[in-house]
Amino acid sequence: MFFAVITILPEMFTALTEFGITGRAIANHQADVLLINPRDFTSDNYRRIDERPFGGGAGMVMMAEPLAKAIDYAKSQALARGKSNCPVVYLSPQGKTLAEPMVLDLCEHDGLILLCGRYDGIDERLLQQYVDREISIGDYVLSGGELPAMVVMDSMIRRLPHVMGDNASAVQDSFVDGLLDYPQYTKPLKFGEQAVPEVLLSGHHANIAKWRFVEQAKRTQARRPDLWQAFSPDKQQQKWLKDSL
Ligand code: 4GM
Repeated sequence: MFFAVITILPEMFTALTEFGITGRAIANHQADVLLINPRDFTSDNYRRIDERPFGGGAGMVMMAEPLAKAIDYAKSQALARGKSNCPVVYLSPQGKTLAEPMVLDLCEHDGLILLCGRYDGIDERLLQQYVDREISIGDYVLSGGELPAMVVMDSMIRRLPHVMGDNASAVQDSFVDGLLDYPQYTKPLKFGEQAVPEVLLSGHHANIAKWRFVEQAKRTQARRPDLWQAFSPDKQQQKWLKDSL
């Protein structure tokens, strides 16, 4: 999986590239992250990437030209790596909201070219000529598209084969089967007044699977009625639900 990130703050991406599961996946060459600073594609002595908006107003707008050159460079690098199917994604609050089905769809590509905005946005003409998809990570405004770009990459990298180890937890976890996760417990057996649920100590795998599913169902009904509405239980799960009433 190839990611080219267009950003004036490439140092921020060490959080993704040097730590944890994503850091290891990149070290193992399962994911490749190329950071491209549009300042390197300016031609003036000040390396300007922003200007005042036509029509007036307080803030600054990112200029089209350095971003266009940076995206062209990203596309040439994708091709040089044999990654021909890499759409240009703009992270913005106006985009379609990221959710697990969209992550699976994004993973069908060879990679992404992620465009991170700063200041008060980007010249509209650059967006119209270069951007294939606009994605939001939620209904709030951040000071730049860098954190959203890292969220998108993390959500994709953890779905790559072999990245999560063989406990299959990436395939198991929240949303992937359309339900929230079941509660987890570990040592000690008693924490304050609370004991670990008896069934988890029983070693009875069928009972444990049933208990976990019923916990997932209860949580999802209580916290995310929208997800519960859309969930269709299989035969086994229908039986477990009937038994639990
Ligand atoms: C406004 C317009 C994405 C703000 C363009 C980017 C939140 C998200 C920015 C921009 C962002 C999001 C930068 N804030 N909800 N800030 O995904 O690039």
